[in-house]
Amino acid sequence: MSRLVVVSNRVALPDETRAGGLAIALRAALKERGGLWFGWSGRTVKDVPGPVHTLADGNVQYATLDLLREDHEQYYNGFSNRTLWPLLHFRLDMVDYDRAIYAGYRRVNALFAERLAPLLRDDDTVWIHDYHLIPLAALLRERGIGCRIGFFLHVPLPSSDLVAALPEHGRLFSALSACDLVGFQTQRDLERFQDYMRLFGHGRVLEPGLIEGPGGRRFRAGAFPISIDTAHIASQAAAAVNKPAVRDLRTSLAPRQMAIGVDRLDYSKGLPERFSAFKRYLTRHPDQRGRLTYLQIAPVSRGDVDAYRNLRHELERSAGHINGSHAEPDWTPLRYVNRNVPHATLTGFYRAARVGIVTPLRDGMNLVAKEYVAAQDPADPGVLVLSIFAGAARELDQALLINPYDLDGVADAIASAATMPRDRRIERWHAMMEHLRAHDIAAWRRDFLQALDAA
Ligand code: GDG
Repeated sequence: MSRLVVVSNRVALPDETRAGGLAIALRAALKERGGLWFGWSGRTVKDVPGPVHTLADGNVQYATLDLLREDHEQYYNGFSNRTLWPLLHFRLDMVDYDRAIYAGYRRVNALFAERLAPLLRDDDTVWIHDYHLIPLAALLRERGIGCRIGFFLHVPLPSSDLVAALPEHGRLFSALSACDLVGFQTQRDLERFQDYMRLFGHGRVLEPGLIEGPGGRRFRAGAFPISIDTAHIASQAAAAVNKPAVRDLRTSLAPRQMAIGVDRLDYSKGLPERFSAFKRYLTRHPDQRGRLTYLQIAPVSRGDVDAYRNLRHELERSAGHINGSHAEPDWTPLRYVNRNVPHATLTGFYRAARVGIVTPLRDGMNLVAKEYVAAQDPADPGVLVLSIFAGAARELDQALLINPYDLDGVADAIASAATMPRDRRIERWHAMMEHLRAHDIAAWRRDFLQALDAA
């Protein structure tokens, strides 16, 4: 088996205790084959970016790179998060583009290529992750790199007309044809990519999943829905009920039930709409008054970007308004927490919640939806309320599927989830859990790497 080289914006070093599920899965893949993980160090410097920092841990090497402060600002906060993130989440209205930040994005991708190329061997398998690094495969090819290269997009790909609104779309997205395999979260994302290549990317779709790029190079594209470590989350959640934080939460709720939301504070997650829908639930279902306490955990994210700061203010206002108009002396309907909670504790919180609310306006997959299901008590599981615009909705079809823009619909789904009889809850949960057991994170990385090896 050839050596695996993972490239991503951030690298989770071996001593990183807060590494998420994806980082752990990638590390497992690297250990299995032996490999290298390459990316930004998390540090910015004032002058010249220094040499690559390396670290070895068994058969896995880590190589990280500092970035110039200005480059990082333009590449990360700029083009990646002010331009591409909203565009890829269907939010043309929020796209902030200028040529300078695009130039910074290209400079950083070129620097990645320059520093990574000398570390590569001919028979390596390179796996590039996400929208920060779309041009990288083509830049590596320009440096004569001939090894197998795969790319996985963790976020959605919108329709080609939206993509085409980006001034640099042709050069940016056609560059993916330098890969051997391009992976998406869902079949729909894949279809939209094929449309894009046909209509705007000067390519041809030879057969579903086989594309000829503008230069005549053929490459594969496919859907590889990402997942979670199902068995691990299930056992972690079962054990977490004894954690003080989980016990304290349960005690503070009793005898009421809980609904839970867990999201990075990001406008793609539909939080203002969700708060409004919860308010609607309180007014539309007065018979359920006081039955359900809604806990929203929303760690602050990308605080350097204006849109995220504005969102935070909006949610603070909305939470205050909901509690101001609906709280009782002994009951607060909404608990809104902007702090990061340790993941093991989080799984205990999921298990304590009768309702899981996941209502993004757009989401590549949404792992919280999958984690919520995996964390449930098989004998008394909760109900997932899930947006049709999350990639996860394609698989978790036994959730209560809602349109997040339909506040009445979301309000009614929360009400049915809160009152659903146990046998129906078990039935729905069982079907979803079976699916998650068979399609876990290990299956995801195996499927992608097998397809890449075969490409
Ligand atoms: C991107 C795509 C795609 C959340 N709060 C806390 C915490 N989390 C963890 C969750 C989950 C992860 O963060 C979030 O994953 P999501 O998939 O829900 O969302 P994004 O961060 O937007 O991820 C998404 C994903 O990439 C993978 O491809 O599914 O569509 O947008 O694991 O549990 N973890 C801890 N404390 C928190 O407070 N420890």
